[in-house]
Amino acid sequence: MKRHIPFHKYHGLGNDFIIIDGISSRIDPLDLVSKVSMLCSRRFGVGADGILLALESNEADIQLRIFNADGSEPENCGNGLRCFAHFVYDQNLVHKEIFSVETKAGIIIPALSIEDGQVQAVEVDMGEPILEPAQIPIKGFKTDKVINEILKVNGQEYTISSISMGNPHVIIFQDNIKQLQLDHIGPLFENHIAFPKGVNVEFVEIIKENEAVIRVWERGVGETLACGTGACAVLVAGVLAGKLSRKSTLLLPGGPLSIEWNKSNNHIMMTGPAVSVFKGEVEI
Ligand code: ZDP
Repeated sequence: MKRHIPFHKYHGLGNDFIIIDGISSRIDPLDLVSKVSMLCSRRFGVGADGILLALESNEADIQLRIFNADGSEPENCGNGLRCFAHFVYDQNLVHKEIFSVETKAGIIIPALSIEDGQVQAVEVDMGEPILEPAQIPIKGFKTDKVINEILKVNGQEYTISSISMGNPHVIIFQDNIKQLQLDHIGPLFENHIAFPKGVNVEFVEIIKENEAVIRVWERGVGETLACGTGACAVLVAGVLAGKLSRKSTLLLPGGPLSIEWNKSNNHIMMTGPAVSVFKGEVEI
């Protein structure tokens, strides 16, 4: 039977999400999966880079299930987490300003900064980066981490680094990223045999020691205006490659994210905006 399900639309630096309260709407994630690409379609649906579903959790204050626009389920989602945290506060689903969220990448802790009852920014403890090739996963490298290694893509050699923030990323430092034909090169990396679970691709141009510009090709989505986990992965790769300092501003097409890799506990902190755009109802 079809039902009307309320949804909310949020974005973090133009990386946009449909958010559904699966607790009160009692939606079965299985019913949602088959609708994800239609809902995310910018011409045939609501339009979004992904869908975030709030569910009850036994281990944390709330659970987040994430869907890419193609219906695949990534482990983690940085911009999505900021939007989700803002939504959870707006909807009063959790009555705290710092709370725990269960994701496929473990428990993540967002902290809201609130002024006059409005969420101004969200800082998220994204946990520790994963460097072991087998856990990212990336194949074909015998080193203990993949930093400045060579990968052949479509007959061309690239110097790559690879990091997981729960989800897999490959980072390529190079100049003139504006000129890149990302819709051509992005899928060649995303579907490369070295990445058994696919990969999110970040091309990075260093501006100075604490600033870089990024273009992102997201697994299961395409080019997006921003990627939170991608910015975290870029910072880690940049620090390990000696190109960025532990606290840097990463400029995505949708705007800046501030990322810090804490030396004492190895955690990555990500701070940036999350904005509510509109709400509506869909028939599912
Ligand atoms: O890992 C993946 O398949 C990504 N497409 C997930 C989404 C990541 C996101 N853009 C982010 O900000 O980390 C939401």
